[in-house]
This record gives sequence, structure tokens and C-alpha cells, in this order.
Amino acid sequence: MDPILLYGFPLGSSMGLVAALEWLGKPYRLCRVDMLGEMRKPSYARINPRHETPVFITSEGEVLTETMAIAGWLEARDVERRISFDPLSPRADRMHQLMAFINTGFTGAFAPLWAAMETTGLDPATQSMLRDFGRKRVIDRHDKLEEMIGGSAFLLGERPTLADALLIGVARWLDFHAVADRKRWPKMSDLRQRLEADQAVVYATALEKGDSGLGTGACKGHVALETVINEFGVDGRVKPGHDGRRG
Ligand SMILES: N[C@@H](CCC(=O)N[C@@H](CS)C(=O)NCC(=O)O)C(=O)O
Repeated sequence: MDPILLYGFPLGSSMGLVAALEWLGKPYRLCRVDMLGEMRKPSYARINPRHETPVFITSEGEVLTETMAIAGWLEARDVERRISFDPLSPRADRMHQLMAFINTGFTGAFAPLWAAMETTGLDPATQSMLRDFGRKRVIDRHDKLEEMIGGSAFLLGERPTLADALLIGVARWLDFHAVADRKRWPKMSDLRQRLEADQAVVYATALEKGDSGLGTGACKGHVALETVINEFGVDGRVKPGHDGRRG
């Protein structure tokens, strides 16, 4: 079967994985998840008990959560090395390093900003403290990433890889939370501009917004969330400790 990526809207980090699937060019399907609504319902726990996107249904029908695990699955099957490198090469090591940085400290820096925005009943002082702390963390992680970026068109050379995919899904949160002018980090700003103009990212962003776009043709269509849950989610009542596995 074609693997299925469950991606979240609005503004899910998973948008980058949609772009990666386009760059990879192998058949896949998508499932669009409203993170503010359907992802919070009890039934979603059958596919991810942590109520998060992305989720990936592999071509063997297994449920795989966590961005790094999904990216690893794609990398292992990228035999033509369209979005990755020979796993034994230094560039693969460097790609993993950048992906880990983006998926941990860089992404996590935004957590206080999301909390300040989404937590109900926060008093203004706590909200302001969270915003201030988050803003400082985001700026610091941008400073660090700016230092890590070289002079190439994309993070690891002249074509985008999984590291760029992870970055572009998250980097736009800087603007959404109005943390700072992106031009404060010239290399990051140029990189983002290049990625935002990339056809795969344009396509992934359009889908996220509920529009249709011009993809490569690798996407074989969308599957309804209810269908994915019924076909691949754990059966019956969710038991503590399960991770979306059927067996
Ligand atoms: N560790 C997970 C984190 C995934 C994550 O935090 N996803 C966000 C969307 S980008 C989410 O679903 N948050 C829960 C929410 O919005 O309620 C991963 O790397 O895949």
C-alpha cells in the first residue's frame, strides 16, 4: 500500500514532511488533521495516544509517530538519495545533526509561545512571562542555527534534504508569533525564502490551507481521518502504554 502521512493544520510542523514526500517522488497519500478539533478527540488516541501530528502509516500498515522516526523511515527508502545521503557519509551525519537540532531545541523553543497562546485561564503575568521566555529561547536558537548554516543554497548543499523539510515546517512560527524580523538572521532568511519558493513547499502549504496545488503527482490523494483510525488505529478502548500499534 501507499504510505499515508497524517499532517496537522493550522501551521503544523508536518508541512515539511509533505514537502519531503514530494521531493522523494514515491507514491504516498495524505490525511489532513484539524489539530484544534479532531486531533483532540478521544478517538484520535487510537492512532496517537499523545494527540499529536505527524503520524505516518507505513507501506506495511504500521503506525509510526515522531518526526525523527518518520524521517528515518523515508531516509532508509531514499535509495536514489533525493532527500538524504549515503548513510555512511559525513554529510549524512551532518544532516542528522541538523535534524536533531531542529527537532529538539529549535522546535522546543516555541513551546512557551504556544502555551501562552493556547492555555486557557492563564493569568496575564504568567502569559507575559511565557511569552518573554519563549521569545528569548527562539532568538537564541535562531542565533545558534544561523552560526551552523554554511554558504550553500540549502542546509546541506544545492538541493533540499530532510533537514530543510524539518526546518521549513517550523521556521514560519517565528513570523506567526511575531518574535522578530526574520531578516535579523540573513542566512536563515535567504534559506527560508528559497524554500518558500520551492514548488514542493508551495504545494504542501496550499494543502495545509485547504487549497489544492500543483504537486509532482506522487500524492495519490487524501484519506479521511476516520478511515485511517478505523483501518490502522488500535481497536476498542485505548490501553495505557500503547503507541498506535495493532499487534
Ligand atoms: N515529538 C513530536 C512532536 C510533535 C508535535 O508537537 N506536534 C504538534 C504540531 S506541530 C502537535 O501535534 N501539538 C499538539 C497540539 O497542537 O495540541 C514530533 O517530533 O513529531
